Amino acid sequence: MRIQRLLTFVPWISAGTGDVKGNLHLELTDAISHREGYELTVSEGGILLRASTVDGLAWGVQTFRQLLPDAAFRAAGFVAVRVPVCTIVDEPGLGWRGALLDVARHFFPKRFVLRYIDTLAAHKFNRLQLHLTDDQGWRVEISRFPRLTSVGSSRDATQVTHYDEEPIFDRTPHGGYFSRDDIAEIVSYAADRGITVVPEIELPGHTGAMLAAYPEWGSPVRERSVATTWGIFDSLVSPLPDVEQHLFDLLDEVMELFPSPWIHVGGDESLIEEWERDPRVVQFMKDNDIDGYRALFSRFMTRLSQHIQSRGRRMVTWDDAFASDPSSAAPSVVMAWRGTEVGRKAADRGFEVVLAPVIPTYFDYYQSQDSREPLAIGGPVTIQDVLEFSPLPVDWAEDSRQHVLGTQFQVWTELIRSESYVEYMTWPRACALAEVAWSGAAVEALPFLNRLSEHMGRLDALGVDYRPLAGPHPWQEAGTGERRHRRSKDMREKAEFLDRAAAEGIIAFSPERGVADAD
Ligand code: TNX
Repeated sequence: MRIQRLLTFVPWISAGTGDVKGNLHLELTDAISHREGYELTVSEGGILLRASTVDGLAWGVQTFRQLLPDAAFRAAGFVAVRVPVCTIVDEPGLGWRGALLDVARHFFPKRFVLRYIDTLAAHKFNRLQLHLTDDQGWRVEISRFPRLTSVGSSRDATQVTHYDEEPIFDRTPHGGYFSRDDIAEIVSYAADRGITVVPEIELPGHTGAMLAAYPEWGSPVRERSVATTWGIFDSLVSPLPDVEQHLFDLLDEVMELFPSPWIHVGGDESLIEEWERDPRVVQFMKDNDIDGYRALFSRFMTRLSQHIQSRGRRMVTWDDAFASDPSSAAPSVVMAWRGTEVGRKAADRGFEVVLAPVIPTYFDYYQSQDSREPLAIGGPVTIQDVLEFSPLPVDWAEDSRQHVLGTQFQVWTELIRSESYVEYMTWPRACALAEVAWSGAAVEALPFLNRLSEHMGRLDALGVDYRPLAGPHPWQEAGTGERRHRRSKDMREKAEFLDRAAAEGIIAFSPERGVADAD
């Protein structure tokens, strides 16, 4: 079934012109050793694609598509084509080639997610992390806890300014969520294309929408509504056993919905010192000999990890949870967002690591210094930065390099309010990251740019609203409305600060360390 669906990407090829016998033979064979590798042979007698798994075949089909005219990327087929005679033997350098789409800050419906998956698959990305929950929205139906969506999935207004600026609001309500059926459809659509959908449920911070629905899960308990502004909030779930049981039940339903071997539970930017303002938590720490909120944080994450592991899955967290207690035994995959140094530290300690440093994988940052760029969080992160990125740093010990699962780009959507803007921010930077991730190394700019100019024909055929290399099309420009360009501080300094802070074990933004803000 899955194999048959793969062929929907390849338009019917007629043997009519006599150049090529049009059959594409797919063969599953153990002779290809890498589970995502493939071998594609185009000869006068026909086309043979071999791989040891359906995923391998999927990547081979995507490569084959790239040998065809751009029309192979259009929804309507064509008849006769010539395909160059060639043999391609290929396998990925990295096993985690990820994309994160933040559907919490702004919701993007299923229809768009499916389209995004198609485009990711065409670039051989194999993980889509859906950032499903945050202070500003809860986006997945959980039947055991209906208020998460009945209350948590909409907000009455949205800040349309940068988090550093005076908030100006659009008072149009915003919301939406994926039903259980939507999730089933997204997950299987992605799987057919070689992509695992990794759910992210933020804990214990970034939980404002969850706590608007169930205030009694908070610590300390307080009434709150779904956030309408951006930044870091004091929303924190309680680590006490009664709430923990709800979280386990919730994660069980998430694991029912998502077959992914990896379950992401956030762990970032949590103002965990809030726990010490909750008398019940203070008593609990006393009774259980827990020495301070960092120890409590480790305990909380370890118990989540054990629960997830007891269901045969692996926990993934942002690096904050690791940095807070590098000696923690919580088995997890560490997603290093604050820099590669914290990634190295985690790898040295034997954690599996996904490198997702702000520079160059935060695609919510400006793409250039050009004042025509629509408002973004900061930056820039240029395509050149992405090409120079080496996700298996050469100066790391071999053993640490072995612990790198791969890399991932992030599209956070505080300021990204439309589907076309998501595409603009994603492509072509993601084309560059796709090559970095597939090859496992930095990519030489000139040959890449040559390939890219041809590849843009394919993106045109797909109808993707990518950013042209020379700058935005007039209709993509910032203009004078709410997306008007504002100069941002150069984020390089901030990025270096974050990396240092993370490597030193600071949970950034912790007032305790006098680091109230990373700016
Ligand atoms: C940091 S990355 C965040 C996100 C924001 C992003 C904006 C991470 C783990 N936390 O919540 O959306 O910066 O660039």
